[in-house]
Amino acid sequence: MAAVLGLDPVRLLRADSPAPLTNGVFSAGDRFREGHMLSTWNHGFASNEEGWRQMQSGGSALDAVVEGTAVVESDPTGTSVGLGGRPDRSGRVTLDACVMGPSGDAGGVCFLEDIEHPVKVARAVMENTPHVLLAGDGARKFALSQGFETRDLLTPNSKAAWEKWKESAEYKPIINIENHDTIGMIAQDLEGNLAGACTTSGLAYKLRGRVGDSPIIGAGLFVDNEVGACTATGLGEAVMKTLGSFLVVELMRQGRDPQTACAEAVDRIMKKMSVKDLQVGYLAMDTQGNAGSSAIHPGFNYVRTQAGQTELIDAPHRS
Ligand code: SD4
Repeated sequence: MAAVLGLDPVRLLRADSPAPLTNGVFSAGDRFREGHMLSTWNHGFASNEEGWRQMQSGGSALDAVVEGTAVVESDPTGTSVGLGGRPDRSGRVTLDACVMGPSGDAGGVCFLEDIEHPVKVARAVMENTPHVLLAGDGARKFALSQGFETRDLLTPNSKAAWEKWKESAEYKPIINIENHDTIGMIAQDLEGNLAGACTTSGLAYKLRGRVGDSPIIGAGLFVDNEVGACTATGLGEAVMKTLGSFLVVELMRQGRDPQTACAEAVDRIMKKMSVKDLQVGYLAMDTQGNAGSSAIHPGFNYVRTQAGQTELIDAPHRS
């Protein structure tokens, strides 16, 4: 798969190579220093490929996740992120995104319209404002002030699907929609630093004004450079009610491996609510680059790039 993606294994930095370390997390005995990436769903191939390119040209984990997820935002065939994302029930595409970096800094936007790259606006909120989250028209105005341009994100396909939906106007979120959904991406760079990004157009045909978990730090994404990182996909309401990504990272802090931590966070949801029609998947990484994932139902998968190999992995499920 590495060859398919144009990844070059010989450029990998192994544990015995002299990569500079800045956060003191790694020691000589650590397994890898070549960078690790995890992305939700199969559109993660494109994100990880771009993320890898970023890291190999000196970019940080934050560069990798922002530029990696931005590729999916621009893909008009994806129906749940950025351009081509399904609109709310009034026919308008509204976007949620956030980023979190190794210093614990974070930024996000929600209910943002007309901007192709909410994840980049989220980064600008983090880097250029004293705030964490900007919403709606304020977020849009901020984006314009930062040089972002407007674009109509409702593609002809999305518009046609919405027109068809209006015939029944039945609101029923579909789990595992088309196997490519919100993109959440977490990465560790060559210096051992962690970062994450999460970006989505949210649930198709949601109520106007609805905001999901994806822009909420601790819900759709959480990063602690001394512990690990986690991102979530699925029904945001369930993730928000359990502050899922924060929970996973805190469980890792208490000593759980990423896999066990994700499973426990899924179990927390299953204990508290009926999950028959509800999917949530968590994807996590610790400071050693170990990956873990768990979902309520079968169908959630993720893309892992590690040691120059990129593969699609079916997440274990708990139902
Ligand atoms: C939301 N969590 O807006 C997002 C949607 C999603 O897989 O991730 N779907 O609730």
